[in-house]
Formats: sequence, C-alpha cells, structure tokens
Amino acid sequence: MQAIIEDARLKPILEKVQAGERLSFEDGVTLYRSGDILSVGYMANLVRERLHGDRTYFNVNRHINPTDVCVASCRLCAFGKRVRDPKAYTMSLDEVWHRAGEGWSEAITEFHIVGGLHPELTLDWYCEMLRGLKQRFPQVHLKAFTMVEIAYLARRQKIGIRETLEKLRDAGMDSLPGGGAEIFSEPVRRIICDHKIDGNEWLETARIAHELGLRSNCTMLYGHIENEEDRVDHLVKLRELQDVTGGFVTFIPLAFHPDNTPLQHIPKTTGFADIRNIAVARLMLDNIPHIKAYWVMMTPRIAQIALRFGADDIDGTVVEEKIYHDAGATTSQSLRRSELLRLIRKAGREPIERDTLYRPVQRTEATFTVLV
Ligand code: V47
Repeated sequence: MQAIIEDARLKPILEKVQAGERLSFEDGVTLYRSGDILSVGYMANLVRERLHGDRTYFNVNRHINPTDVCVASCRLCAFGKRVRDPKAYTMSLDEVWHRAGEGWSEAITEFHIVGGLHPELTLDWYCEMLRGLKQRFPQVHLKAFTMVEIAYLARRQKIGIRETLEKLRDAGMDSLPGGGAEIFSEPVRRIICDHKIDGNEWLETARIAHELGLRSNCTMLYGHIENEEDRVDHLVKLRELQDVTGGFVTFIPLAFHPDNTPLQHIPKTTGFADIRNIAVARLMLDNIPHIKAYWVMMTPRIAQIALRFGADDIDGTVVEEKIYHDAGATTSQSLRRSELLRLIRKAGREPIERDTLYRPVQRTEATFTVLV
C-alpha cells in the first residue's frame, strides 16, 4: 500500500522505517511535532505488523497494592499517603494472601504487585509476602516492585541493589513491572517527583535486574510539564540500555492523570496525545518487543484504536486498580477476559492470551497451561 504523507518532514523518516533503520533523536522530535497523526500511525503500524502481524496480546492478571503509605510525596501521585493519614492503609500478610485469591473464577496467570515506599515494612516482610503467594498460588507469575521500590528497600536494608534483587528473586519475584520511571529529565523530575531516585538510578537498577536474568517492563509518564525533547530523551535512554541488556519486555506510555494530585491544574491528555505516544514509542523503541496500550489509563475505546497505531498489547483483567483511580480515572477497575477478547477482535486483530513473558496460554475456565 502507498502511504499519502501530508507532512513532508515525515518522508525521510518513512524511508528509514521502510528500510528498517534506526530513527534519530531529531526524528523522534519531528514525530512528536507533526500534526499528521495518520502518517505517524501508518509508520508505527508498519513496524507493529512486521513484528507481530495481527497478533495482539493480553493477560489474565490481578493487581495487588499492599500499602499506599509512601514517604516520597511525589506531586504526580494521588495514591501515596503519609503514614499518619487516617485514609492510609497497609495490608497484613494474611490480607495480601487473601486478597490475591479474590476476584473471579478465571485462573490468574500474573499478580502485578506494587505499593508505596513504606517507612517500616522490611525486606524480610516483602520476602515473606512473596513466599506466601508462591506457596498458595505456585503457578502464578509474580511481577513485583518498581525500580523505585527496589532502590528504597536496598537503602533501608543498607545492602546493595543486586543483593536486594537476589533476595526478592529467591523468595519468588519472577519479574518487575515498569513503573516509577516517569521522565528521566532531572529538571522535570525535580518538580513532579523530587523525592524519588533519579533517572540514572532507575536505569542502573533495571540494568542490574536484567544482569541477574530478571525481565522487566519500562514506562514513561507524559502529559504533565515535560516537552517533546524530554520524551525523546527518555525513549533514547531506554533504547540504549536495551541495546546492552535486552531485558525490557514491554514499554507502556502512561498518561498523567492530574485529579487529586498537587498538579491538578494541568489539563488531562487528549486522545490525540495518547495515540501519538504509542506510535512514537513503537517507532523509536526498535529493540523493545512489545508496546502496551494500558486500557485502564487510555480507556478501552482509545486502547482499541491504539492497536492500529503501534500497540500490540492491551494489558489484562487487572481486577482492582488503585493508582489511576485515586487520580480520577473513570474507567472500570477490571475487564473480563471475554471483554478483552471482544475489544481486540472488534479492532480487527487476533487476540492471544499470554503469560507475563509472552508465552501463549491455553485455558479452560478455571485452569491454564503455558505453552513453552
Ligand atoms: O509508577 C502514578 C504512574 C505508575 C500517576 O509494567 C501515574 O506491565 C498517571 O507502572 N497519573 C503505575 N500515572 C502504573 C504502571 C504500570 C501499569 C500497567 C502495567 C505496567 C506493567 C505498569 O503509574 C507509577 C507512575 O509512573 N502514576 N501516579 C498519575 N496521577
């Protein structure tokens, strides 16, 4: 098919995409500044279909947030609470294990576990939590703790990142989610999340995790005070680390939700921006296999469109989501497996249930087998 490229600045980029060449920093900025979203999307879809054809991935997962107590007080966040906040919660280990079993009958293949930086919960507590989950749900993959939580636990325990990761891995952590990366630009970080580890520490923690053989995801938070260069810089830094480790599985662009945060004067992102971030990510991150359109954050409607603009994954059933809903998300907290199948099929794509590492899953209503 011949593309009609309205924005002439995109023509040299199309040539590179057709030749399978790597895009430069400047190309990334051009893609962000062009109003010709259909051409940007056409190019992203070329790459998406070259890699995955019509295959579109989802999983049957459950989020667990053991605590919302957080010492960081990031301005971007509506989830974290001070330890003395009467609305704050911290689950007991029994509550975590019990909560994990709640949901519905469809056998879950992944627990996605993240929480605040709690000033008292110890590394041993988290290891005990993981061991308890593995004992009760041995077949479920534990995707747990952002790089920010890992670095915080290491600092509190006064041990290295590597040792912290090893202890958690030995207790049952199978991989790590992609959160906490936000935007690596230091001036931006100082405003939106000044108490968090800096961008280099986030990347260094990911590098060590990958060296230990752990896979992780990666994210970028957009739609606050960052500019196009900050976004491209973030994507290029992820791409550079991936060239070295190959450990990132999926990239998830995360739209900033301002409600109930100290930055609530910032307007919400538009559908145009959400779609563009998916497309630019697919084009710039030539070495990261999957781009996820996280339906909780984008809405199922926009996530469906994103499947034609570079995304090949729509995330999972989720069951209980707090981080985005505390920040004003109006989407449902969960989607049934059948609804995910419908969304993907109605977008003209082929749904594939995957496990966390993208191996196909075959299932009956209450059991599943991972095809290796
Ligand atoms: O780490 C926090 C971001 C992340 C807000 O790895 C906010 O598969 C928008 O990382 N508005 C959590 N974003 C979500 C996340 C994630 C989600 C789905 C799948 C995966 C994966 C990872 O959300 C946080 C932070 O970066 N966040 N507050 C907010 N107000």
